Amino acid sequence: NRSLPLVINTWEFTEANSAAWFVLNQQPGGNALDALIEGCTTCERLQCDGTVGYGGSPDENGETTLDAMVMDGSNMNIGAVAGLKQIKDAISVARHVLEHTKHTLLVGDAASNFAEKMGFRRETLATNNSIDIWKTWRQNRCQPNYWLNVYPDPTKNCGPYKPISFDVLDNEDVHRYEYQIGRWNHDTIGMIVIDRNGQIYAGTSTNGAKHKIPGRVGDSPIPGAGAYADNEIGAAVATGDGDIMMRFLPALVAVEGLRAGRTPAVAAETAMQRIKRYYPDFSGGLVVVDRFGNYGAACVGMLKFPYSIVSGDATQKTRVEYKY
Ligand code: SD4
Repeated sequence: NRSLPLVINTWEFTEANSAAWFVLNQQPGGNALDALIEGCTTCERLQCDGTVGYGGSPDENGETTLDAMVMDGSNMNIGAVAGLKQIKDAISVARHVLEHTKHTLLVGDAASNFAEKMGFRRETLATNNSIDIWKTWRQNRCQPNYWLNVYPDPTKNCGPYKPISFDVLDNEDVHRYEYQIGRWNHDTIGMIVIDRNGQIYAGTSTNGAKHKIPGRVGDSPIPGAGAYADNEIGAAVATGDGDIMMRFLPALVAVEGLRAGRTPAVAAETAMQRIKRYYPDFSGGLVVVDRFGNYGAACVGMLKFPYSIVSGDATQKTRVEYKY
């Protein structure tokens, strides 16, 4: 099969793909799990788009916390962490949950304690940049924006903001609006690695949503929501508004779509349209791959959704999915 091996990820995180590809194909003994971890770790270190790794998406208290998951498509084993504090290597901690426990998901301080016992170093995840983002938000969160028709409710800690219909806005306005309310931060890395033998791993790593209520967990560490993998069928990874997406398990729905005979593109589109029926204003993207390495994607509520692939002959490609 000339489409395998394959590494694919949400967005234009090509360095992450290259790192995973190198481990998979050039490192002696490198396997699909090592590759996925190296790929996502690369983004955590590069702080990809400010939404992966330390120093991004401060919560209401100014703290950055991390969500990550890894799933083994051969046995449906999963390791995940949510609300991980003071440990930079979220995807590696998720791997330790996968390999060293019988559990699926560890959360918060207790996840950090587990990580420390496993030898990870505790350190602050705050940076000057994350502190600035937080301070700016604190100063501006109660200001109405008349132009965009956004009115914070002062009785609710100046949120939630009164929603406006995206239908009346053009794409540029949607961007401005999302920046305004701090919602434009959909750049979670979701990665799928398939080796030559058809072994599939899917994973995610993110610092979640900006200005979240402390304790908020997104879709990324939730099996079937942020990622899903099944060696017999394929895999899917999601990015976007996790509070909405996790209600629909889009990664699982897409994999089940493949099982029912849909192409990756149609499986992705069907899973996203189901969410859109209930939440026309939500934004998100989904990347879907079948076990042969055929891939497709869908996005809703965003200008465009680029995603990156390296496969077969080792060429890097970026495809762009446009909003319907
Ligand atoms: C979340 N899905 O926590 C993530 C957000 C995202 O960069 O994609 N962020 O909701």
